[in-house]
Amino acid sequence: MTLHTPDPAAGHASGAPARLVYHRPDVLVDRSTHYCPGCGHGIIHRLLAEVMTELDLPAHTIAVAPVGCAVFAYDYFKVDFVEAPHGRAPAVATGIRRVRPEAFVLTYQGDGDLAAIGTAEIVHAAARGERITAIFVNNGIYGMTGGQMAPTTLLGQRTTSSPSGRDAALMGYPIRITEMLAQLPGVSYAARGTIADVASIGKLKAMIKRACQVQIEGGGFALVEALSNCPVGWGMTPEQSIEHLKGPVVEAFPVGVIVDRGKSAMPAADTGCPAPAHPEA
Ligand SMILES: Cc1ncc(C[n+]2csc(CCOP(=O)(O)OP(=O)(O)O)c2C)c(N)n1
Ligand code: SF4
Ligand SMILES: [Mg+2]
Repeated sequence: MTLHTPDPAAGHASGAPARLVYHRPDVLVDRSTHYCPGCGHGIIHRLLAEVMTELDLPAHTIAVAPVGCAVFAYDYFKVDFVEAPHGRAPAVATGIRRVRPEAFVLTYQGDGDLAAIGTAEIVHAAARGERITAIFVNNGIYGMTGGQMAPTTLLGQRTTSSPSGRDAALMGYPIRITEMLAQLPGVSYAARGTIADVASIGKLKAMIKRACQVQIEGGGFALVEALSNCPVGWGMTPEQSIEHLKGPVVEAFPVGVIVDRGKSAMPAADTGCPAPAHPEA
């Protein structure tokens, strides 16, 4: 369906000038996504696209796509993308950083990808203070493969692999991996936001922007966790999933900036990579 974009110069039937309040950032491809109705990935894609545009990043960016529902992210952004094996995005991003010191390097990962199979890669990339920005979409479940339990699944949450609800005695406790990573001195920035409501979406965008600016300024590793929903995997309507996100999910994973060390974090100078030659640097 083609949506009519109002022409700001055309005026309004009432006589008042029309004001453009919404348009697709140029860095997003004009196409429908494969995401389920109500899925949060699309909102997070949009925020990232807005930030990339505002910071003039698209031409400098090499992004790394995950395995998970966001595996086709490379179809939606007009930036260079590399596809990584499941969980290996930080390792692939490290390689890109070493050979392309001038690039803006970004990973986009789900919770199964980053906090389960990719735990080693994210921990060591953060410990090295790799100058990369990681967007971590935590929807508390393996969305792509049919809704299995993830390390971030809430206690009591029913999934296809915890049909009676997650039991700490059998399955352990949810991992707040962003707080864990924030302890490492190479981490310049770590924050958690959510798409649960409009105000939170604005704050999440500010976090994503800061995590990108930190890299531009020559800081170390930057991570933003975005608490998101998976209506299909959670067995909820989109509306129910947003209420669930606002309630038990945010209670288990508090939102806010966890650390902002900026450039004072351990630099990635040991890698021999100078700061990028962006105009903002
Ligand atoms: C080595 C390997 N093991 C397992 C899989 C199967 N697999 C694909 S996506 C996925 C989980 C994805 O979950 P998450 O990262 O949370 O992304 P979401 O789909 O929830 O956005 C798994 C286990 C795989 N593709 N490769
Ligand atoms: S399965 Fe869940 S995370 Fe994946 S596209 Fe559907 S709603 Fe989104
Ligand atoms: Mg997930």
